[in-house]
Amino acid sequence: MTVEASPVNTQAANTATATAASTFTGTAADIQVRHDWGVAEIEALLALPFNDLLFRAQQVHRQYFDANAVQISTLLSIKTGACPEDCKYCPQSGHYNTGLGKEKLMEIQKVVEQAQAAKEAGASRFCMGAAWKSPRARDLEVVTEMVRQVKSLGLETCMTLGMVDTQQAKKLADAGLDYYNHNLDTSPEYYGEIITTRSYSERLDTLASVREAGMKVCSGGILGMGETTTDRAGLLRQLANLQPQPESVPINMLVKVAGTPLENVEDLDPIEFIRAIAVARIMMPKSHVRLSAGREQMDDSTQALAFLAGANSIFYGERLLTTGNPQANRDRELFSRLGLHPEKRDEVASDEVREAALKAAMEEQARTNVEGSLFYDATQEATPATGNGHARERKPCGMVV
Ligand code: SAM
Ligand code: DTB
Ligand code: SF4
Repeated sequence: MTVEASPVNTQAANTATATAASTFTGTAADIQVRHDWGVAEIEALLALPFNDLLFRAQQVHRQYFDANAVQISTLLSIKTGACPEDCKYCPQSGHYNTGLGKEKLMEIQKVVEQAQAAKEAGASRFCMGAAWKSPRARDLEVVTEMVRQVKSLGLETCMTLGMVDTQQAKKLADAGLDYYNHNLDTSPEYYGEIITTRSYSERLDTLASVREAGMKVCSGGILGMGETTTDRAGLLRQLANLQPQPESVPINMLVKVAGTPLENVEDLDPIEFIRAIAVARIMMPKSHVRLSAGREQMDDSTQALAFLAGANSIFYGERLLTTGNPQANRDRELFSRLGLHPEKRDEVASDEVREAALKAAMEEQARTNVEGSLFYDATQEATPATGNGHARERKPCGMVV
């Protein structure tokens, strides 16, 4: 495996260490969610001594989450292949020959059966992906019905269908869609090297439409596409500076698929991957950070480090969209060896925790006089807050570990 050179930025790292030491005193009130990150300070975090970085990420993680709970999602490709976009990493792009045929939109009943199976295997969220530039009106009719039926099984729902405008997003929200996934993929600077058929600002517009329609945002990116450390900082900056931050942040390690232009790109050092997860956790303390594609190619120790760095969501099940994911028994064993358990859907903040968060935000606002912090902290919903005294009974749900 080729290893990318580690960033050496001692002065920046020292500044970040000093900030780390002075910022964290162990209470949720001390963590402000920031939307004004600059690339240099993110690079400084990425350059911290590894142990300091992971320690800091763990401290942040435990403010809002049970450090041993991992949210479980299952993914299904509801329309595969022949996508008009030219994303250089993607096996489903019609621009490359990856051996995938063009498939029609799956029948609703088949999708519901898969969702039921995912629920029985322990998933709390069912994510459906379609290889479209954007859904057509008649497709939207079908997928909104899918959302209704999958939701009626008691699962959270997520879709990723390409670009959507506000009207389309509203239709999905009205059907009960909880999350919409649309990734920024990389930094604005590197983006043009990877995709030419859809612009960065179109991606940001889709995320704005999703928010406007009242859905939760799932947005992240891919590492290991030949980007620099500065690009990784640039991606994290874009994500963290969204207001509000995405509730779910998938961090994918590139799965190199034969036939795609990135099939022979150099491997990313797994330590650099873990660093990016830790920094995502620090910058987006209330978001679920998903250790997403690439787990099948990762060894157990790298995955364990990712959880230690603050990743708290995975795709479970033997398939992602078109590529493989670890076998269910490998994941069950890993959870058992690490003492992890699936996060339950109702692991959300209790009223007392919400009140405490409100009080803390008010005090923080009074102290710092920063406009907007009260609004953000007080209204963040569905944030598991077990790490700061919110005790709930925990048992594995479905996923037999
Ligand atoms: N077509 C929709 C879109 O792009 O908005 C949704 C499906 S697309 C496959 C969802 C995401 O999967 C991409 O944005 C990308 O981040 C990720 N992805 C696709 N191919 C990948 C690969 N080979 N390795 C890692 N992640 C990948
Ligand atoms: C995301 O960020 N990763 C998932 C999900 N969102 C849709 C997709 C990963 C796809 C990996 C390549 C494939 O299986 O086709
Ligand atoms: Fe199409 Fe999505 Fe693949 Fe890009 S990532 S080619 S938009 S399916």
